[in-house]
Amino acid sequence: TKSLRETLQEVIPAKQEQLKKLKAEHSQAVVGEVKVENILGGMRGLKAMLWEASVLDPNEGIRFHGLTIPDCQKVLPPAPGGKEMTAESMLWLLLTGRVPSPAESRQLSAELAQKGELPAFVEKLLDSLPKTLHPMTQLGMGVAALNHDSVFQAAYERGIKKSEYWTYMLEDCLNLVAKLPALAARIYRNVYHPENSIAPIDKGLDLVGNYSNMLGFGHNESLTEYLRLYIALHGDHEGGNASAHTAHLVGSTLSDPYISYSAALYALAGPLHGLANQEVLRWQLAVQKEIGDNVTHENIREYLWKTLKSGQVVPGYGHGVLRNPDPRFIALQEFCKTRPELQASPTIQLVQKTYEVAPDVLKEHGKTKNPYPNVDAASGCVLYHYGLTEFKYYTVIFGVSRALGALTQLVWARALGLPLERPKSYSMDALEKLIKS
Ligand code: CMX
Repeated sequence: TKSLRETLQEVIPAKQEQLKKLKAEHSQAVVGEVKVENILGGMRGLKAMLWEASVLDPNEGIRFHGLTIPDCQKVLPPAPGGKEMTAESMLWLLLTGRVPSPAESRQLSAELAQKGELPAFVEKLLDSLPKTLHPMTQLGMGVAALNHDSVFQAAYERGIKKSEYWTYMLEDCLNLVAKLPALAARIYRNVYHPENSIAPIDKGLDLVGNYSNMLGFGHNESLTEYLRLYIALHGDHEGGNASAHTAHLVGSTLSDPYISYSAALYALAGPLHGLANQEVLRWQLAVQKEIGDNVTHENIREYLWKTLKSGQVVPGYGHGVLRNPDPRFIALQEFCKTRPELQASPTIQLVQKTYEVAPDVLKEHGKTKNPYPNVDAASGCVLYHYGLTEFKYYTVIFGVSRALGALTQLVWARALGLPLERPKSYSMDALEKLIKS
């Protein structure tokens, strides 16, 4: 059994060599063009970023180092006694490109559990925040405050060689991943259940097992397994999405992983990105409130049109890159099929029924390039069914997960010596001049 560090040490030289070769042999190769529509359209479709751990195909969805979601479900080790891949297994794959053995995955679980406790001042900071402050705002604050103990920042101040950056980055990234469950669970407890105490970290459990315990749902094996799947699946979605891209941009200034990821969380907190899962639940509950549990396809069609005609987007549908149903959505739907109690839930049935109607409505509406569901269309309903009903909290769970991919890239960016990110911008006047010249 090798440690994560040893494995990374093994794989980094080959990647460094690959980058060197790309630079030396293909620096001037053309892989696309920049159109005015890219500049005006949020850089959609522009091939302009290096991102190692995953690549998103518009039609088939995400692959993590070449592995599809079903591949990952087959090969990534679950927690002892469980079936779903763990966050640690996904993190290991993202970081190293290799599938960990069950022993390697467990060893990483033990390391994360060891590092999982929060410094007292961060607990105090979180406890002092008003309950009415959005949980995502709180999460970003807590993550940023952890940079108090950044080993990268301390080493940089001391003066270290560029070739050593990644080792300190890795240390910080593992520390942050380890502490996210305690941070996120404390926010949940403070905002929603101040009467409850928080379970201590169990050194024998995996990261999400502990997270579920600390949230107060450890007794619910189904929910814990769902959270494992959810957190592994949301881990990475290539580099251009707003949260991942933000972490990368901020990290490129050599900010430490804590403040880089804190910035990313605030990108995730927007309704067009991670907040959509909260919006989906809000939308569904509004439908159920108006119509009751026996919602028909016709009811949903009417409600979808009402949303669209009022100038709002249908949350959970559409995507910046995907042009088919999101395989993460499919995987979560499949999870529901394995459990009769989930199939009987009106909220989960509503997700399925909406899926049967919404693509046609969105096609007829004719605006979105992708009328199919993204992962947010399904992710909240299972949490809701199992009693995690505070949907303002859902994006926090997404935030615990997205750290896996965003932090992986920070390690790789430093291992590869990637430069400060600094694209060129134009004013409209300057752009017009450029077009004429
Ligand atoms: N409902 C209604 N209209 C939609 C729509 C939806 N679900 N998705 C896109 N559109 C509209 C856009 O608002 C845009 O309209 P305008 O031309 O008036 O501005 C038009 O269709 C074209 O948009 P697009 O090119 O298809 O989509 P974008 O790449 O611009 O945006 C996304 C992608 C996800 C922001 C958009 O589909 C959306 O707002 N979806 C709903 C929110 C959501 O589910 N977000 C979660 C995405 C996944 C994630 O990041 O977590």
